[in-house]
Amino acid sequence: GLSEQEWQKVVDIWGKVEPDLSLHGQEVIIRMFQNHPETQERFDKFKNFKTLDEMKSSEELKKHGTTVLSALGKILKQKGSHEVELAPLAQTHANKHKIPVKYLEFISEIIIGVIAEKHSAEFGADCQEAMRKALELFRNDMASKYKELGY
Ligand code: 89R
Repeated sequence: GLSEQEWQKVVDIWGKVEPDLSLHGQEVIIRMFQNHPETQERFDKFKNFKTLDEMKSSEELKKHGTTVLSALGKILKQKGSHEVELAPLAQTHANKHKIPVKYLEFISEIIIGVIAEKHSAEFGADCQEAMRKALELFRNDMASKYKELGY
């Protein structure tokens, strides 16, 4: 698990992300679609977007980015005791959306990359390492839930 100090780093950097959650969210989703086009195919509402301009000007995409990061923020702030928040997310992403853990790995690296770009001064190596561990824990617990659900 993470030490209390590591969790504090995670929660502190999230505090820098939150004031501009929709901008970070939009960036994360767009970058995921560009780096891993198979993820875009999973969204009926986004799969027909062809250009970067189309993605950037979509209010729906921005809104979805906010939804994703807002859910992730709630989970991170639980500092590992996230059973209540994680269970419904695992349920929909396994049974309804059918999202492989591999995709969760993609988005984890992208989230770290976006934070590194936007908050380089506050997101040093130790802080990045803490965030990487937190996202790994999130993925491992999602994977366990997936297994329980038979996905
Ligand atoms: C796909 C990761 C993640 C990944 C979808 C993916 C959208 C929070 C992918 C719609 C799809 C498809 C939907 C349906 C969806 O449904 O639980 O409206 N996700 C919905 O047609 C993540 C992560 C988080 C997260 C949410 C929330 C919703 C939602 C909340 C809405 C409620 C619901 C991890 C950072 C595949 C492209 C916190 C990824 F590739 F990254 F793994 N979602 N989602 N998602 Fe998804």
